[in-house]
Amino acid sequence: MNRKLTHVFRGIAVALALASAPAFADDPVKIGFVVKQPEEPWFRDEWRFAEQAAKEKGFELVKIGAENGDKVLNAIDNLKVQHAQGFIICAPDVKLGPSIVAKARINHLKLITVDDRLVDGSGKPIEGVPYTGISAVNIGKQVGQAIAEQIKARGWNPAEVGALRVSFDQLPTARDRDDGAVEALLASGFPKANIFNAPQAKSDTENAFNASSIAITQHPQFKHWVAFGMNDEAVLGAVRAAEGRGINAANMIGVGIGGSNSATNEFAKSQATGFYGSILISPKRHGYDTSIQMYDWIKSDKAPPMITLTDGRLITRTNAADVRKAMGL
Ligand code: FCA
Repeated sequence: MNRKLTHVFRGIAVALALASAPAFADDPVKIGFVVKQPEEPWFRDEWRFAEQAAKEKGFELVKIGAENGDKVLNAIDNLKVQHAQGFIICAPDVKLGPSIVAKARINHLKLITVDDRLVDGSGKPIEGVPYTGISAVNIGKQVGQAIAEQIKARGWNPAEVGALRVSFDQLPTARDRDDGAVEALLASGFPKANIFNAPQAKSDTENAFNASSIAITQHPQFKHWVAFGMNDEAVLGAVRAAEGRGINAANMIGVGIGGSNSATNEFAKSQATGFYGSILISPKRHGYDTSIQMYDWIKSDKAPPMITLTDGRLITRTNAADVRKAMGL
């Protein structure tokens, strides 16, 4: 190697050593909380509960919205520059897993994932990274059961009911939620042939609306519709699409997942809509608990559990306020 190059390499080595100098025990704790869709009420709530943890423990929380891979990788570099010691992330694409893990490691940042579990190059979950998420299949089953019970309560003939599976199958937790709902519907005797996929290009209400409008238009034979999806936003899209074709509360049963403002604003309307209910999940457990876990990891070297799966409860117009209170929200 020529001398100039050796020099450059030595420089880089020194810079790397400096960049990865370990944090001292009494350094102020700084924790990043990176989310994929900062405009979504679920993530706002998660941040709000992370702030609560920051206040209680006296650490600094750095909230970052990262809607794509570039923003995620920049965010991690920025956190290092700001002397953070760790971060919690819900990544915009779980396939960024290996890059996120590598970047966290280079920067000596502790890493906890929330909501969406990172996967490796072959699509398998990266098990070495602590993860808090919802029990996706079970919560999906709760959705399917709630819909099945309503179909029965309303005395609908299942043959006359179409079901929208608003889907975002590239995200494992979303696919599992939908599959759980399908499983419960089928177990209730719902005809498989009446379930239609409405794939979202992106996981928001607008894309759910577009996908659902197409699916409903393609199947004009149904008198009633039901809808489920990965979250409240997906089901709201389906409910709005149904309304656009004159299918209102009396002929529509949408059950979402989340239970934040997206759902409660719907329940607060003077007239019931086709958005019948939601499985309330806990942004407190996902935002507050993960932040405390990260703080304890940094401060006392107490490693977090590798996997935490949270549960949910059905809320509707009639019980939303009470159930939210019971869950400490
Ligand atoms: C995913 C969804 C969110 C929320 C969360 C628990 O990240 O995109 O809407 O349901 O899981």
